[in-house]
Amino acid sequence: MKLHHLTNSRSHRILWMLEELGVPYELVCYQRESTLLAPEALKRIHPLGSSPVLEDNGLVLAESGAILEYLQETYDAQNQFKPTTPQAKADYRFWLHYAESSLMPLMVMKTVFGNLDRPPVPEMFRKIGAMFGEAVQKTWLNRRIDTHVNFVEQQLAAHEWFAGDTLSCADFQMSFPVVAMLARRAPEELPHARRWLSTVESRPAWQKAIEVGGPLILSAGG
Ligand SMILES: N[C@@H](CCC(=O)N[C@@H](CS)C(=O)NCC(=O)O)C(=O)O
Repeated sequence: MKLHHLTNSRSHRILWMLEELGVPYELVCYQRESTLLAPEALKRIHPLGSSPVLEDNGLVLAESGAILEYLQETYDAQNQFKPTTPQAKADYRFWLHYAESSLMPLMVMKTVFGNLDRPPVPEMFRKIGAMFGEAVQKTWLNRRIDTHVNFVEQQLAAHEWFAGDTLSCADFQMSFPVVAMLARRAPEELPHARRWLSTVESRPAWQKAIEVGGPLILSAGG
């Protein structure tokens, strides 16, 4: 099994799960270009050229949620990372989809609109870019992100893990946006999300993922 891993990216989710599963894998690391895009080399593995990409048994898989579900179905024989009760199963499915379909697009927008004042935006557009970016954030984007951040915090106030009482693929999937949303907030804000992340960071598998794949340093969470 081979994980194509862009440093400081969603691929950390997969690394963390691989380490939790304890299955052997080969890691191929890529660095972002100055545009923050992945290098062209990744397009030779999968046409979308984004990370993560997992190669296993002749399959080439993209989309972190789909990869997590594949790993769970293929290598988690005891269903350690998939809950079984109806409510927890519903939550599991919800958070697996929600992370990339509702939450991450807002965070990507935050990154884009917050970076219009710097390269690779051409110098002559940076001043107007900064004003435009700030207007979008203030009038619309920050409020949308706040709603989602509070929603995540409420879930973690009511449950130890995203899908109930046990660690699951829902947590692997949500780890990337939670790290991002905590990065820009004061320590006393979001106590439940912080408690969740501290527990996550104390797990040997998380620490090993950081050791082999590099740190996760994000700041798009508003
Ligand atoms: N929805 C996809 C998003 C993949 C994605 O956009 N990955 C980012 C890294 S966090 C990336 O590769 N960006 C660089 C690029 O697309 O060129 C997933 O969850 O796997």
